[in-house]
Amino acid sequence: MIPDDTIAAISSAVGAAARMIVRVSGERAHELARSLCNGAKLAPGRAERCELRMRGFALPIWVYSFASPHSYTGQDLVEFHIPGNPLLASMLLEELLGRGARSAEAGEFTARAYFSGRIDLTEAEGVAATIGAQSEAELRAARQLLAGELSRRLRPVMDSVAQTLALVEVGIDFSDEQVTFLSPAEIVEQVKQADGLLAGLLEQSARFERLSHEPRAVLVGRPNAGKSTLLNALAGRDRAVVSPAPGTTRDALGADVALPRGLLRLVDVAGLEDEPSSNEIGRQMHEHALREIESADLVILVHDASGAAPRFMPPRAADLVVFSKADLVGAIPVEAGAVAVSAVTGENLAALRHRLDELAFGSAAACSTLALNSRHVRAIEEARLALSRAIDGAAGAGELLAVELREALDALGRVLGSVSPDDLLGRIFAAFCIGK
Ligand SMILES: Nc1nc2c(ncn2[C@@H]2O[C@H](COP(=O)(O)OP(=O)(O)OP(=O)(O)O)[C@@H](O)[C@H]2O)c(=O)[nH]1
Ligand SMILES: [Mg+2]
Repeated sequence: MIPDDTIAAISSAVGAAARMIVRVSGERAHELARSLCNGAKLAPGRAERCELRMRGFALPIWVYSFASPHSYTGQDLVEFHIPGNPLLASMLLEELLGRGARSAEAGEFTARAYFSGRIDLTEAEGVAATIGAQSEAELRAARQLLAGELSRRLRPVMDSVAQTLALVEVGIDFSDEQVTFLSPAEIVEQVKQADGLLAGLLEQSARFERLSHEPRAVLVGRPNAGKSTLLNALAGRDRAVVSPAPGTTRDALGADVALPRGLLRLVDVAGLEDEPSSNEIGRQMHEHALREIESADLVILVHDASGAAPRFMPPRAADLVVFSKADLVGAIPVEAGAVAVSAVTGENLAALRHRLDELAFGSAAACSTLALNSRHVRAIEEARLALSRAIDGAAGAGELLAVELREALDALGRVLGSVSPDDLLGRIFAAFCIGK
């Protein structure tokens, strides 16, 4: 199954690009490395210093070599660790291609790891998710996939369904001889137990899609409350126009705010009054703002602590109340849970960031949950449907029961990749970047 041609790619940068890695995997990996590195021994599992010779110059580099099957791809593999110069990396890659290697496609190294049985499909997805993780929660969930947590939880269910299926099939073979290996009640009990484990897995797991989605928070308040100034202060750049004239912000505009555990999309909208103004522009501004408030994950209500205006009541309950312009007033008696800040002096902005981080990414103490992607959820739900049909037909013909149990097993097998159609694999590995 695993192709034997030799692939090469620039893989990654290490230590803020101080070093770059070019990887080559396949039957000719060692031969190609020897032809480029003068006198390299390439002892498996070892790093060695050697001289890279190409296009008339020589450069000291490190090479790491691995012999099949003890490598990431399961094949012979060599990594060239070279000084962090992208030009140098592409020259080396070209040299390898000129000597017979093929340019690796996105995810092809990991695809080879999968085909050689080094990792299962959920672990491969863990590699992709780790590369693409934008927040700590996503990274933690990706690490769990990578560590094979989903396989560990699914395997006992698959074993139990396979065992029931085996006994049902023996029953079919001996059906003329009046021997029963499993009574319908026992079948129902075993299948229900397996189904219960799957239900629990779905219930206790988070959804990767939800983790991958960048949380959005909208700043809401009366005109001149200091929303745009706050956006600029949190984003660390002058994204929005600020002025003492009320009604400065008209369109919604967003900026990414880097919080300790990930990025938060913060959206600034036009200031709102209790009633939209009667003119056309005012009406449109009001509507845009309401739409943003509706679709946001979090509503941050900004109230001008130095002003006398009554507090604005947003159409959706606020997740956090912020009193702005704290520098203009003395001590502000803030209600429990609210934060008083000054975007001008920076007072309490760190505390505000901390609160936003908690709201966007959950409390820091929350334990890491297993996250499933929509492919996992769909397959597990299919398996559950087949199991419920098996329960309904437990008293009937063994052949039909066997069909349902096999279908459940196939669906679960697809999660781990034991019975994956090629197009499914193609889609998963295409989401990778080249060199992984
Ligand atoms: N002293 C002080 N002034 C502030 C602070 N935050 C905002 N301001 C001032 O308040 C005025 C209004 O600020 P903006 O950020 O434009 O207010 P806004 O809520 O975006 O207003 P609209 O876009 O009109 O809805 C500006 O003159 C800011 O300089 C603060 O923390 N301290
Ligand atoms: Mg504004």
